[in-house]
Amino acid sequence: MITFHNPLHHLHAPVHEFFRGERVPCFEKPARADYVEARLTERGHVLLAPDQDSSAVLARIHAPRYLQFLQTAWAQWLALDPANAQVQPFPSVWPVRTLRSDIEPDNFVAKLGLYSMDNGTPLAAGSWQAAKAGADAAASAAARVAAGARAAFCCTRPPGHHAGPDFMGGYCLLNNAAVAAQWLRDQGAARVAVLDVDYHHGNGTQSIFYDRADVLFVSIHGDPRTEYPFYLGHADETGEGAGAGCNLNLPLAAGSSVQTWFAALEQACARIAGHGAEALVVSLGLDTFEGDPISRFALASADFLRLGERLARLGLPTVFVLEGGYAAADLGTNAVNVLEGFEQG
Ligand code: Q9C
Ligand code: ZN
Repeated sequence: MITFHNPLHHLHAPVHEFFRGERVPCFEKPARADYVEARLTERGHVLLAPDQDSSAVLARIHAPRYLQFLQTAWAQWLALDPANAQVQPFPSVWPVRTLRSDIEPDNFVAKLGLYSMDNGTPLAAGSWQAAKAGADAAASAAARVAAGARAAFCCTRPPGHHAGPDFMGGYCLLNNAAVAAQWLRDQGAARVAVLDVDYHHGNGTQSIFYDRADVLFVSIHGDPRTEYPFYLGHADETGEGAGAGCNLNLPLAAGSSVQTWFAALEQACARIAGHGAEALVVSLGLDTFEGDPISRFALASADFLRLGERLARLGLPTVFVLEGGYAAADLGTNAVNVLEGFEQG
């Protein structure tokens, strides 16, 4: 499969995050993409460097002040104290209900809270460079598909689907899947569908397209009553305004069986087929895997072949974008199984 990798992903390498009140090593780590790249290469898939600049599309997906902040965040952090080079910034205060988010504060940590949905998205020195190169890789994959390729894969990290119009969250900085979808639209696909199969609801992608009829968002995920991102992803979220009816959430109880998951996939595929989409973006989270350390679905490696085969039967030009998945050593096998299942399907 045509694959664009992110040659700068190693620049995003925060050390720790918070998990159940404790500081733990980051689950979202460079080795994840390294394992996928290694397996792709082993199976004869060639890795291409990004050849598109996502800047213009990013400026339509994300708010200018958010992009400006991300781009300068590390310099702002160092300006507070050069010793911060060895320290990870975390937000500690957020503009929740009744507080104002229209005025950007001067205080760096207050800005970080304004532009974050959680304290689980650590930044590092090269986070912007890595995230931007990832968005470029997503744009590059979409450009190939827009030019007539049957499918392309964007192998990147950090992931993107929790990043909303003006905030980061859930390890995500820039919404790569949204970039791919918008790119396909701009290159002539009248209707695009985004199918998000990550264990976690793609709240960022949903929000970016919630009032639009030209991009259908469909997601299968752990029920937000118990699973991250908790505050979005319920079945009654169906779109608004022009986008009414163009959002489908299929939340499943944590611990749901493989059979239940594939039944939801049938529902998702039926909606996508009925929508008249001309192209498909798959937010390919692999944290539905039985061995994932932070998620509770049960797909086995062989099930990812079935997923790829089923997606191929939609018959749509398809861009795959890597999202979550934290059983790092198994990510290569599982990602390549989806892609090869698709190619054989
Ligand atoms: N700091 C993706 O799979 N974090 N994101 C749990 C709390 C939330 C997962 C630990 C998991 C986010 C792209
Ligand atoms: Zn996830």
